[in-house]
Amino acid sequence: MKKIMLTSFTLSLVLIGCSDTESDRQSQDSPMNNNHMRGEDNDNRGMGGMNNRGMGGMMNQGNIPALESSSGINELMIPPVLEKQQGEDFDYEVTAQEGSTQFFAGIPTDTYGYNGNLLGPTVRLQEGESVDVKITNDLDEPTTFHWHGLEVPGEIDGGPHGEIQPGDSQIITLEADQPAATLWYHPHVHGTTAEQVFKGLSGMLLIDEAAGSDSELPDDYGVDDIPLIFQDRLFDEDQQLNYNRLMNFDGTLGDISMVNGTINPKLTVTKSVMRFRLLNGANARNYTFRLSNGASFTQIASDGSLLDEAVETDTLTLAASERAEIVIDFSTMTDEESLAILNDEGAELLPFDVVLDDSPAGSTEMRTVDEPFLSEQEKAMPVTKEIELFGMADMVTINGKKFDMDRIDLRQERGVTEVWEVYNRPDMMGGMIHPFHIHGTQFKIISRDGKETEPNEQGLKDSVLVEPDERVKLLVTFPEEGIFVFHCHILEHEDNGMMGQVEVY
Ligand SMILES: [Cu+2]
Repeated sequence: MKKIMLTSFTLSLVLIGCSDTESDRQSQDSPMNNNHMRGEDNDNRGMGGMNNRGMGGMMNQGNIPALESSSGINELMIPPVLEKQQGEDFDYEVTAQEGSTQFFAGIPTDTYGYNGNLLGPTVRLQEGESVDVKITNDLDEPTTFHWHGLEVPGEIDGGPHGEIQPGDSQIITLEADQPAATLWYHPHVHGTTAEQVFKGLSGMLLIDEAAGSDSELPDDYGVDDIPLIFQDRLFDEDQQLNYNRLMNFDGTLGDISMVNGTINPKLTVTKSVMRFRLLNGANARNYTFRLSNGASFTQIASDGSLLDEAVETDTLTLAASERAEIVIDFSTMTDEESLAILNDEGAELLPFDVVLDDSPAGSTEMRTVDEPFLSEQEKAMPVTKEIELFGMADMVTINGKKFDMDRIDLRQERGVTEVWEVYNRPDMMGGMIHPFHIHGTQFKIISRDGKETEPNEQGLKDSVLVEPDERVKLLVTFPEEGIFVFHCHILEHEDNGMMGQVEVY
């Protein structure tokens, strides 16, 4: 209940109406089942029917691994910005490859990365910019390159249809014809998305405001504008990310917290006003962030745009694949105080070392939006697409069906706005949170259980946290044609078929 009081006007929408007690909330907060299967072979992914681990986990919800606090011994890795190619017939090159990373002294862990050993460089586009990107698969297995949140045609969206075979390359054109935002990229090959992300394939994709914008928000990448990719990982006794042994049908959870691929990170803060781009890049874990001194911060952006108005808050929840941009004002926080970003359980995910210099800092001032977030007309539109999320473990479905690449589930005309209603149908055990993601669109949340959109969700979104028994109405427009998937972003649910397809014509 504590949380409900803390989040008086911001994030409470994800809690109110669903959480009666703290334990209730916790059971909804995280995937339920976490039998690690250490040392036991588990190669029955994707099989239908009941599995013991899923059921066992549902009965026994006490084994969600807590994250260990960061010891702060490693400076946070900032992903490098992807550099433009010179003298080539493409602007950027992104290669999925195998690598090796020393997470633990002297022990190499096999990992995957883009253009490197782990994670990928930050791709930066400007509003309105169009670039050619060469994508190459140097892995020994098929992969895809999905530009999460970017409104591109279905052909190059990198969904399950977009497989690139080992050794193959393709040049695609990405156009950033949408507002400035914090997006990301990751593989989306059907059946192995979770494993490929778990091993390290993810990167940030930023759309910057067009030149000439008068924003004073901090925007010096790596200095006062910091990407933060939050992930949890489970290692086996050989310190390997042995997915087949460690995976969990309800989302693979780990006890090791990683930010930008750094274990035990700390960030040295030199500017008094810092902008952080938070990405929940975990396979399944939900994060609720707060500051260790209880101070408030300012949320300025949702998944796909700046918010209509900045929101002061002291807690922020992101489900898997959601993003938010926040600004923290360090000027009132002295270096005597130990300061960190914590999760809900109090684990220190990212300690700060505050050493402010005297140089001028950015501002939290944002442009203000005059029009209401939704017009009366938009609020009154009838529901034309119904989505029902259901199930747990590998018994997950959307509208009673599992994914079939040869089946089109929905059709929608390009440029025509429709209202999707997403319902998370509980089961006998109560059900669990499903983060619902639609490719090829940035939508608006019209309401949650009939209640108006909270200020911190009054921006564009591509993923939405849906509580058990909650009904969320979305205003959805596809600017490009093609076949797009919509799915639960618990990656194991997605791999197990909690996904459908919409054809935009
Ligand atoms: Cu799910």
